[in-house]
Amino acid sequence: MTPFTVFYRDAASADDWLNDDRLLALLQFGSPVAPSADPRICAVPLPELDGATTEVWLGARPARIGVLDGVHYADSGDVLFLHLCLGESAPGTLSSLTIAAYQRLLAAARARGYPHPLRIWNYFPAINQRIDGLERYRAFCVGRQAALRAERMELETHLPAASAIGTRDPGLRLYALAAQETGWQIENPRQVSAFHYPTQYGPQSPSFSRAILKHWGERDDHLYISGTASVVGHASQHLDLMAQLDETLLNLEALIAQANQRTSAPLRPALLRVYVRPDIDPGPARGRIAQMFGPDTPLLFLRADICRRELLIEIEGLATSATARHHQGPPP
Ligand code: 3EB
Repeated sequence: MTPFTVFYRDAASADDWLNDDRLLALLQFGSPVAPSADPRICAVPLPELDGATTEVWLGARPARIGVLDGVHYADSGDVLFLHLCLGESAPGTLSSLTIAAYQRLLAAARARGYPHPLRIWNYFPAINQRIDGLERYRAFCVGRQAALRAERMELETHLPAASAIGTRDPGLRLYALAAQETGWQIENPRQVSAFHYPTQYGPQSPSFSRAILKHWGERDDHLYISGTASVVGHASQHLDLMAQLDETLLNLEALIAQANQRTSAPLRPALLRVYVRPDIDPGPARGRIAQMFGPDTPLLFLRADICRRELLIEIEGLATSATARHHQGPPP
């Protein structure tokens, strides 16, 4: 059985979801964020392009919730959702702060009985700013790789899917989905694996997989899709938004096709999150995505900085198998 579903709802319904004991996480968007004492409330400090949306993660059973060493968590017996936010003491310490954040996140996940992170989101400010000659995104990658090495994570075969996104709000924020057993790492045949990027993109390659495929039951598959952009091979492609979007959509299509080789039913996006640079008019992007994946595909547009200066748009999401959708679609 599918252990949880994820869907977008109007932010006005947040209180109703907080009364549901199966709630694993309620993602709130917008900047600046208000801190919350409820461990299930996870702030993503990025403005929405339009509307006021909340993202609901609903488990199949009542959740156990709490805070462990500053890590907020909720688990259903099948999956664990967790998040933490660490303040930065100085802009040049991002790499060591990243190590500390990963250690705490992964230690909390292990302590709760979920040693395998499937998907990790990383948010921090000034992602493209250079400090002492090193871009902060690259400093983050140095810290992340050191932390995963220290955890003895298999760096080429069991990397979690990820996104690394620039905010305007202070603090390094991580949130993650973890499981008791590993998923399958999926790479994109159109792209060099990020963990094999040459050193022109930074002293340590980015430690993430393009996607993780998780078989939750005989026929219930989830594909956790990393942030996907207009990168072919290892190089960024195109200068204008719509050309980057088309390349990104080809990457998503190729990635899903790759994952479909391991599923019993074809995967389709259940929801997509689209990051667009603040100064860029999203123009006809929504229509183009709908054309590719169908007009009913739920989309959320956020204003964000992307980890390579030249990239204007990045898309991530969850794809599910037809059977998973049929047996347990999101509640109305
Ligand atoms: C890329 O393909 C675009 O460092 O965690 C996408 C998803 C990107 C995740 C990360 C970076 C990350 O390289 C950038």
